[in-house]
Amino acid sequence: MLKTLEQRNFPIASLKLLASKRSAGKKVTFKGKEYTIEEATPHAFEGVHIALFSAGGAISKELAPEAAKRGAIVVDNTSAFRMDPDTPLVVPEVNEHELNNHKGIIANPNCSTIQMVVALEPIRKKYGLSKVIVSTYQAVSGAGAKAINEMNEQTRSILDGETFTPEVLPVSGDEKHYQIAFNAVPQIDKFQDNGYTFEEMKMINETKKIMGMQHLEVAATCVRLPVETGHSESVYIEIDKENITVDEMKSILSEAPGVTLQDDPSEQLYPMPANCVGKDDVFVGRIRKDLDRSNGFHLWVVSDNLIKGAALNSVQIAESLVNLNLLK
Ligand code: 11C
Repeated sequence: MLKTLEQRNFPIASLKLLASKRSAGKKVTFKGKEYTIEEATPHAFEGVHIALFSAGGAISKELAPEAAKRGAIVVDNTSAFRMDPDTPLVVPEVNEHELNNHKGIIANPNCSTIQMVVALEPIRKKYGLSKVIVSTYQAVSGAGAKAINEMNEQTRSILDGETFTPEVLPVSGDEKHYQIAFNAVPQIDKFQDNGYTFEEMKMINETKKIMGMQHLEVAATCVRLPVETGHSESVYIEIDKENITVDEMKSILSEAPGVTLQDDPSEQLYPMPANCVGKDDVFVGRIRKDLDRSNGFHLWVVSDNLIKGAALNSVQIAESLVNLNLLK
């Protein structure tokens, strides 16, 4: 987030860096100036205009209301408030206007949801949308630094012929752990009573909320791959119009905000996570018409889950708050 604030030259008059007691006292450099991390306590939010939260759901539940009570507008990067009806869930390219309804807390969606809705919104606007079926190919960085280390260590162990015990993935808090190196694991986050994982339910529920379409049919299958950064998604959609061509679909996406179209089969051009790391946009390619349904299309959507999927979207929300003059 700090890197993104710096790169985008966000208008900061003063900056406070808050973390746990354990990190308090550590130094961090921002725009060439050294800052000392302070402990995040309710009182620390006095006088703060915008508070960017990314310290886990439990901390957000405890401290975001305290920050909001003291006049800060919280942009929360956890799932704590996403489905709360009083909390706008915002992707600026899709529903920036929802910021006008904030009550002190704004939720930043899940990374895999963000990149999908950025690609779907321009299509919905032009042609309507009735159904979405998504299968994800998600990077281990979505599960944090320990998961990246686990993938790297396992890869080394396997190549060196050594044994290892998986300890982190698919979910650090779950009973069983499985190998991620040279594997594909169809579980991201915990299973819910309906047989879907929490990640899948996030994609389903958040998509409907962000797009303001409770009636939209959405199904998701979320899979973890041994890719460090960059989530990929195979997305099948049904639109409200028949007989739209692939060229018309490409033309819409080529002009869409936050989207880069990378689609030329004759040149073997399509998005891949290795090429999107460090980039801001959502990359879309492999656009095909369904062979059976004249209103069906298939897309391949790739983005850096740590940038547009997290830090950038939060900072864009903060930018929108400034531009819409919503700061007190
Ligand atoms: C993953 N999408 O890849 C998750 C990480 O709700 O913000 C993001 C979790 C969240 O594991």
